[in-house]
Amino acid sequence: MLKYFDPRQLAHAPLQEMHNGGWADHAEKPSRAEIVLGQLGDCAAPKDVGRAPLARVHTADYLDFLENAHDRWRDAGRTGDAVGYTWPVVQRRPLKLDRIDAQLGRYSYDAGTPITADTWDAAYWGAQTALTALQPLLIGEARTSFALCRPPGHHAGADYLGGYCYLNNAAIAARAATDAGHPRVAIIDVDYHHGNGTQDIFWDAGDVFFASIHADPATDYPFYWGHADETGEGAGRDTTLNLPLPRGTRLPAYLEALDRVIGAVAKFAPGLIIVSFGADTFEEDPISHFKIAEADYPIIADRIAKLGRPTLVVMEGGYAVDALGRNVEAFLSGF
Ligand code: Q9C
Ligand code: ZN
Repeated sequence: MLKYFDPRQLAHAPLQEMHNGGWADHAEKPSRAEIVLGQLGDCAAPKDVGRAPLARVHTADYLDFLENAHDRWRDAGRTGDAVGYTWPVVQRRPLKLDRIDAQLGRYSYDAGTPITADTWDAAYWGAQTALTALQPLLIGEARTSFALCRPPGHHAGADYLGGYCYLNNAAIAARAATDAGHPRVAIIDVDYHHGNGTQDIFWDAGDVFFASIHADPATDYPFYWGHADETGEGAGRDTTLNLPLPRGTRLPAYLEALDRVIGAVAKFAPGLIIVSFGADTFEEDPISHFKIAEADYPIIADRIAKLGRPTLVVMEGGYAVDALGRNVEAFLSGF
Protein backbone atom coordinates (compact mmCIF):
# COMPACT_ATOMS: atom_id res chain seq x y z
CA MET A 1 0.00 0.00 0.00
CA LEU A 2 1.28 3.46 -0.89
CA LYS A 3 1.48 5.74 2.14
CA TYR A 4 2.03 9.48 2.55
CA PHE A 5 2.84 11.85 5.39
CA ASP A 6 4.40 15.26 5.96
CA PRO A 7 6.24 15.92 9.26
CA ARG A 8 5.01 19.53 9.28
CA GLN A 9 1.69 18.05 10.45
CA LEU A 10 3.33 17.27 13.82
CA ALA A 11 3.76 20.93 14.81
CA HIS A 12 0.04 21.38 15.52
CA ALA A 13 -0.27 20.57 19.23
CA PRO A 14 -3.29 22.23 20.86
CA LEU A 15 -2.98 22.24 24.63
CA GLN A 16 -6.51 21.86 25.89
CA GLU A 17 -10.14 21.33 24.95
CA MET A 18 -13.35 22.09 26.79
CA HIS A 19 -14.54 18.77 28.23
CA ASN A 20 -17.35 18.14 30.71
CA GLY A 21 -17.26 21.70 31.96
CA GLY A 22 -13.52 22.14 32.33
CA TRP A 23 -10.29 22.25 30.35
CA ALA A 24 -8.74 18.86 29.68
CA ASP A 25 -5.56 17.78 27.86
CA HIS A 26 -6.26 17.73 24.13
CA ALA A 27 -6.94 14.23 22.79
CA GLU A 28 -5.68 14.92 19.26
CA LYS A 29 -1.95 14.73 19.98
CA PRO A 30 1.06 14.73 17.62
CA SER A 31 2.04 11.33 19.08
CA ARG A 32 -0.95 9.87 17.21
CA ALA A 33 0.87 10.34 13.93
CA GLU A 34 4.23 9.32 15.38
CA ILE A 35 2.92 5.96 16.59
CA VAL A 36 1.37 5.24 13.18
CA LEU A 37 4.64 6.15 11.48
CA GLY A 38 6.50 3.87 13.86
CA GLN A 39 4.25 1.01 12.84
CA LEU A 40 4.06 1.64 9.09
CA GLY A 41 7.62 2.76 8.46
CA ASP A 42 8.58 5.51 6.06
CA CYS A 43 5.88 7.41 4.23
CA ALA A 44 6.38 9.44 1.05
CA ALA A 45 6.26 13.24 1.29
CA PRO A 46 3.48 15.16 -0.44
CA LYS A 47 3.94 17.58 -3.32
CA ASP A 48 2.68 21.13 -2.92
CA VAL A 49 -0.11 21.78 -5.41
CA GLY A 50 -1.10 25.02 -3.71
CA ARG A 51 -4.29 26.42 -2.33
CA ALA A 52 -6.63 26.03 -5.32
CA PRO A 53 -7.87 22.51 -4.51
CA LEU A 54 -8.52 23.62 -0.91
CA ALA A 55 -10.58 26.53 -2.23
CA ARG A 56 -12.76 24.10 -4.24
CA VAL A 57 -14.17 22.94 -0.87
CA HIS A 58 -13.58 25.78 1.60
CA THR A 59 -14.60 29.41 1.18
CA ALA A 60 -11.87 31.98 0.52
CA ASP A 61 -12.82 33.97 3.64
CA TYR A 62 -12.59 30.85 5.83
CA LEU A 63 -9.13 29.95 4.45
CA ASP A 64 -7.94 33.53 5.08
CA PHE A 65 -9.34 33.39 8.60
CA LEU A 66 -7.65 30.07 9.35
CA GLU A 67 -4.29 31.21 7.99
CA ASN A 68 -4.27 34.46 9.99
CA ALA A 69 -6.35 33.76 13.10
CA HIS A 70 -3.47 32.99 15.43
CA ASP A 71 -1.51 36.11 14.38
CA ARG A 72 -4.60 38.19 15.02
CA TRP A 73 -5.09 36.47 18.38
CA ARG A 74 -1.53 37.48 19.32
CA ASP A 75 -2.10 41.02 17.96
CA ALA A 76 -5.03 41.23 20.38
CA GLY A 77 -2.54 40.58 23.20
CA ARG A 78 -3.46 36.98 23.85
CA THR A 79 -1.14 34.10 24.63
CA GLY A 80 -1.66 30.40 24.01
CA ASP A 81 -4.18 28.86 21.62
CA ALA A 82 -6.98 30.81 19.95
CA VAL A 83 -10.40 29.45 20.82
CA GLY A 84 -13.89 30.88 20.62
CA TYR A 85 -16.26 31.46 23.47
CA THR A 86 -19.41 32.79 21.81
CA TRP A 87 -21.21 31.51 18.73
CA PRO A 88 -23.68 33.22 16.37
CA VAL A 89 -26.40 30.61 16.77
CA VAL A 90 -30.09 30.93 17.48
CA GLN A 91 -30.95 32.95 14.39
CA ARG A 92 -28.32 35.69 14.68
CA ARG A 93 -27.77 37.85 11.58
CA PRO A 94 -24.74 37.10 9.33
CA LEU A 95 -22.74 40.15 10.49
CA LYS A 96 -19.24 40.75 9.13
CA LEU A 97 -17.33 41.45 12.34
CA ASP A 98 -13.55 41.96 12.58
CA ARG A 99 -13.04 41.20 16.26
CA ILE A 100 -11.01 37.96 16.53
CA ASP A 101 -13.35 36.54 19.17
CA ALA A 102 -16.36 37.18 16.95
CA GLN A 103 -14.63 35.54 14.00
CA LEU A 104 -13.60 32.51 16.08
CA GLY A 105 -17.29 32.07 16.84
CA ARG A 106 -18.36 32.66 13.26
CA TYR A 107 -15.96 30.07 11.82
CA SER A 108 -16.28 27.30 14.41
CA TYR A 109 -18.93 25.34 16.25
CA ASP A 110 -17.21 23.98 19.36
CA ALA A 111 -14.60 24.73 22.04
CA GLY A 112 -12.56 21.62 21.36
CA THR A 113 -10.68 22.86 18.32
CA PRO A 114 -8.12 25.55 19.21
CA ILE A 115 -5.99 27.33 16.61
CA THR A 116 -2.28 27.31 17.43
CA ALA A 117 0.57 29.18 15.73
CA ASP A 118 1.20 26.02 13.68
CA THR A 119 -2.35 24.95 12.87
CA TRP A 120 -2.52 26.43 9.37
CA ASP A 121 0.78 24.89 8.30
CA ALA A 122 -0.06 21.47 9.72
CA ALA A 123 -3.56 21.41 8.23
CA TYR A 124 -2.27 22.71 4.89
CA TRP A 125 0.28 19.88 4.65
CA GLY A 126 -2.34 17.37 5.75
CA ALA A 127 -4.51 18.44 2.82
CA GLN A 128 -1.52 18.24 0.47
CA THR A 129 -0.86 14.73 1.83
CA ALA A 130 -4.39 13.65 0.89
CA LEU A 131 -4.09 15.24 -2.57
CA THR A 132 -0.73 13.57 -3.26
CA ALA A 133 -2.01 10.20 -2.04
CA LEU A 134 -4.92 10.50 -4.47
CA GLN A 135 -2.73 11.09 -7.51
CA PRO A 136 -1.57 7.50 -8.23
CA LEU A 137 -5.19 6.35 -8.08
CA LEU A 138 -6.22 8.97 -10.64
CA ILE A 139 -3.63 7.84 -13.16
CA GLY A 140 -4.23 4.13 -12.56
CA GLU A 141 -0.82 3.48 -11.02
CA ALA A 142 -2.21 1.99 -7.81
CA ARG A 143 -5.46 0.59 -6.42
CA THR A 144 -5.07 1.70 -2.79
CA SER A 145 -3.30 4.55 -1.06
CA PHE A 146 -3.10 5.84 2.52
CA ALA A 147 -2.90 9.48 3.59
CA LEU A 148 -1.73 9.87 7.19
CA CYS A 149 -3.53 13.15 7.74
CA ARG A 150 -3.30 15.06 10.98
CA PRO A 151 -5.11 17.08 12.22
CA PRO A 152 -8.16 15.14 11.00
CA GLY A 153 -10.72 16.65 8.65
CA HIS A 154 -14.21 15.22 8.53
CA HIS A 155 -15.83 17.64 11.02
CA ALA A 156 -14.64 20.71 9.07
CA GLY A 157 -17.21 22.27 6.74
CA ALA A 158 -16.83 24.71 3.87
CA ASP A 159 -16.57 27.64 6.30
CA TYR A 160 -16.14 26.17 9.74
CA LEU A 161 -13.76 24.22 11.96
CA GLY A 162 -14.70 21.86 14.80
CA GLY A 163 -14.18 18.37 16.19
CA TYR A 164 -10.36 18.75 16.06
CA CYS A 165 -10.68 19.41 12.29
CA TYR A 166 -9.70 22.48 10.21
CA LEU A 167 -9.44 21.45 6.56
CA ASN A 168 -11.57 18.58 5.26
CA ASN A 169 -8.91 16.35 3.72
CA ALA A 170 -11.32 13.67 2.45
CA ALA A 171 -13.64 16.26 0.89
CA ILE A 172 -10.72 18.10 -0.74
CA ALA A 173 -9.55 14.79 -2.26
CA ALA A 174 -13.07 13.88 -3.39
CA ARG A 175 -13.54 17.21 -5.16
CA ALA A 176 -10.09 16.90 -6.72
CA ALA A 177 -11.12 13.48 -8.05
CA THR A 178 -14.30 14.78 -9.68
CA ASP A 179 -12.35 17.76 -11.05
CA ALA A 180 -9.89 15.24 -12.55
CA GLY A 181 -12.75 13.65 -14.47
CA HIS A 182 -14.39 11.09 -12.18
CA PRO A 183 -18.14 11.56 -12.66
CA ARG A 184 -18.97 9.89 -9.34
CA VAL A 185 -16.97 9.49 -6.09
CA ALA A 186 -18.14 7.86 -2.85
CA ILE A 187 -16.91 8.71 0.65
CA ILE A 188 -17.34 5.96 3.23
CA ASP A 189 -16.89 7.43 6.72
CA VAL A 190 -16.12 4.83 9.39
CA ASP A 191 -14.88 7.16 12.13
CA TYR A 192 -16.78 6.77 15.43
CA HIS A 193 -18.21 10.27 15.03
CA HIS A 194 -20.47 11.50 12.26
CA GLY A 195 -18.59 13.36 9.52
CA ASN A 196 -20.76 16.45 9.64
CA GLY A 197 -18.36 18.63 7.67
CA THR A 198 -18.16 16.20 4.78
CA GLN A 199 -21.93 15.77 4.81
CA ASP A 200 -22.52 19.54 4.71
CA ILE A 201 -19.98 20.05 1.90
CA PHE A 202 -21.67 17.51 -0.38
CA TRP A 203 -25.24 17.94 0.93
CA ASP A 204 -26.60 19.16 -2.40
CA ALA A 205 -23.98 17.56 -4.67
CA GLY A 206 -25.10 14.68 -6.86
CA ASP A 207 -21.60 13.55 -7.83
CA VAL A 208 -20.26 12.69 -4.35
CA PHE A 209 -22.05 10.04 -2.29
CA PHE A 210 -21.49 10.34 1.47
CA ALA A 211 -22.16 7.28 3.65
CA SER A 212 -21.39 7.21 7.36
CA ILE A 213 -21.56 4.66 10.16
CA HIS A 214 -21.22 6.37 13.52
CA ALA A 215 -22.37 6.66 17.11
CA ASP A 216 -25.97 7.81 17.37
CA PRO A 217 -25.95 11.62 17.58
CA ALA A 218 -28.78 11.33 20.09
CA THR A 219 -26.07 10.34 22.59
CA ASP A 220 -22.78 11.36 20.98
CA TYR A 221 -20.91 14.27 19.43
CA PRO A 222 -21.62 16.07 17.08
CA PHE A 223 -25.30 15.79 18.16
CA TYR A 224 -26.76 18.15 15.54
CA TRP A 225 -25.89 16.06 12.48
CA GLY A 226 -25.84 12.39 11.51
CA HIS A 227 -29.43 11.38 12.17
CA ALA A 228 -30.85 8.72 9.88
CA ASP A 229 -33.35 11.10 8.25
CA GLU A 230 -30.57 13.33 6.81
CA THR A 231 -30.36 12.18 3.19
CA GLY A 232 -29.30 15.23 1.12
CA GLU A 233 -31.15 17.82 -0.91
CA GLY A 234 -31.49 19.11 -4.46
CA ALA A 235 -29.09 17.36 -6.83
CA GLY A 236 -27.75 15.60 -3.71
CA ARG A 237 -31.08 14.10 -2.74
CA ASP A 238 -30.49 10.52 -1.52
CA THR A 239 -26.71 10.79 -1.94
CA THR A 240 -26.24 11.03 1.86
CA LEU A 241 -26.66 7.87 3.94
CA ASN A 242 -26.43 7.93 7.74
CA LEU A 243 -26.45 4.74 9.79
CA PRO A 244 -26.22 5.69 13.48
CA LEU A 245 -25.47 2.82 15.87
CA PRO A 246 -25.81 2.62 19.67
CA ARG A 247 -22.96 2.81 22.16
CA GLY A 248 -21.58 -0.66 22.81
CA THR A 249 -21.81 -1.75 19.15
CA ARG A 250 -19.67 -4.80 18.32
CA LEU A 251 -18.50 -6.23 15.01
CA PRO A 252 -21.65 -8.21 13.98
CA ALA A 253 -24.00 -5.20 14.18
CA TYR A 254 -21.29 -3.02 12.65
CA LEU A 255 -20.97 -5.36 9.66
CA GLU A 256 -24.75 -5.33 9.11
CA ALA A 257 -24.59 -1.55 8.77
CA LEU A 258 -21.48 -1.80 6.61
CA ASP A 259 -23.23 -4.18 4.23
CA ARG A 260 -26.01 -1.62 3.80
CA VAL A 261 -23.43 1.06 3.06
CA ILE A 262 -21.66 -1.19 0.59
CA GLY A 263 -24.93 -2.02 -1.20
CA ALA A 264 -25.77 1.68 -1.52
CA VAL A 265 -22.27 2.59 -2.70
CA ALA A 266 -22.27 -0.23 -5.28
CA LYS A 267 -25.58 1.08 -6.61
CA PHE A 268 -24.12 4.60 -6.91
CA ALA A 269 -21.29 3.03 -8.98
CA PRO A 270 -18.46 5.41 -8.09
CA GLY A 271 -15.22 5.33 -10.07
CA LEU A 272 -13.27 5.96 -6.87
CA ILE A 273 -13.79 5.51 -3.13
CA ILE A 274 -12.44 7.60 -0.28
CA VAL A 275 -12.53 6.08 3.20
CA SER A 276 -12.56 8.46 6.15
CA PHE A 277 -10.95 6.08 8.63
CA GLY A 278 -11.12 6.73 12.34
CA ALA A 279 -9.78 4.10 14.73
CA ASP A 280 -11.89 5.64 17.51
CA THR A 281 -14.37 2.77 17.03
CA PHE A 282 -11.74 0.75 18.96
CA GLU A 283 -12.95 -0.85 22.20
CA GLU A 284 -10.34 0.96 24.29
CA ASP A 285 -10.73 4.41 22.77
CA PRO A 286 -10.72 6.93 25.64
CA ILE A 287 -13.43 9.22 24.22
CA SER A 288 -15.64 6.73 22.32
CA HIS A 289 -17.97 3.82 23.05
CA PHE A 290 -17.97 1.14 20.34
CA LYS A 291 -16.45 -2.31 20.89
CA ILE A 292 -14.41 -2.92 17.74
CA ALA A 293 -11.25 -5.01 18.29
CA GLU A 294 -7.93 -4.80 16.45
CA ALA A 295 -8.68 -8.11 14.70
CA ASP A 296 -11.97 -6.66 13.39
CA TYR A 297 -10.35 -3.93 11.29
CA PRO A 298 -9.08 -6.19 8.46
CA ILE A 299 -12.60 -7.65 8.19
CA ILE A 300 -14.14 -4.18 7.85
CA ALA A 301 -11.52 -3.13 5.30
CA ASP A 302 -11.94 -6.35 3.31
CA ARG A 303 -15.64 -5.65 2.75
CA ILE A 304 -14.83 -2.18 1.43
CA ALA A 305 -12.04 -3.61 -0.74
CA LYS A 306 -14.53 -6.06 -2.29
CA LEU A 307 -16.24 -3.07 -3.94
CA GLY A 308 -13.26 -3.32 -6.28
CA ARG A 309 -12.69 0.41 -6.83
CA PRO A 310 -9.51 2.45 -6.45
CA THR A 311 -9.57 3.47 -2.80
CA LEU A 312 -7.93 6.30 -0.88
CA VAL A 313 -7.84 5.84 2.89
CA VAL A 314 -7.67 9.15 4.79
CA MET A 315 -6.84 9.21 8.51
CA GLU A 316 -9.46 10.78 10.78
CA GLY A 317 -9.75 10.08 14.54
CA GLY A 318 -8.49 7.41 16.96
CA TYR A 319 -7.28 8.38 20.44
CA ALA A 320 -6.05 5.16 22.06
CA VAL A 321 -2.54 6.26 21.07
CA ASP A 322 -0.68 3.14 22.23
CA ALA A 323 -2.87 0.92 20.04
CA LEU A 324 -3.31 3.33 17.13
CA GLY A 325 -0.35 2.11 15.05
CA ARG A 326 -1.52 -1.49 15.29
CA ASN A 327 -5.14 -0.59 14.52
CA VAL A 328 -4.19 1.42 11.43
CA GLU A 329 -1.91 -1.34 10.19
CA ALA A 330 -4.68 -3.89 10.80
CA PHE A 331 -7.17 -1.85 8.80
CA LEU A 332 -4.79 -1.27 5.89
CA SER A 333 -3.91 -4.99 5.81
CA GLY A 334 -7.50 -5.74 4.81
CA PHE A 335 -7.05 -4.09 1.41
N1 Q9C B 1 -14.15 17.35 24.76
C1 Q9C B 1 -12.55 13.13 15.43
O1 Q9C B 1 -12.58 11.98 15.81
N2 Q9C B 1 -15.43 15.57 21.53
N3 Q9C B 1 -12.98 14.13 16.18
C2 Q9C B 1 -15.77 16.66 22.33
C3 Q9C B 1 -15.58 17.24 24.68
C4 Q9C B 1 -15.10 15.94 20.19
C5 Q9C B 1 -13.54 13.88 17.48
C6 Q9C B 1 -15.99 16.17 23.73
C7 Q9C B 1 -14.72 14.73 19.44
C8 Q9C B 1 -14.18 15.06 18.06
C9 Q9C B 1 -11.96 13.47 14.11
ZN1 ZN C 1 -13.96 10.52 15.57
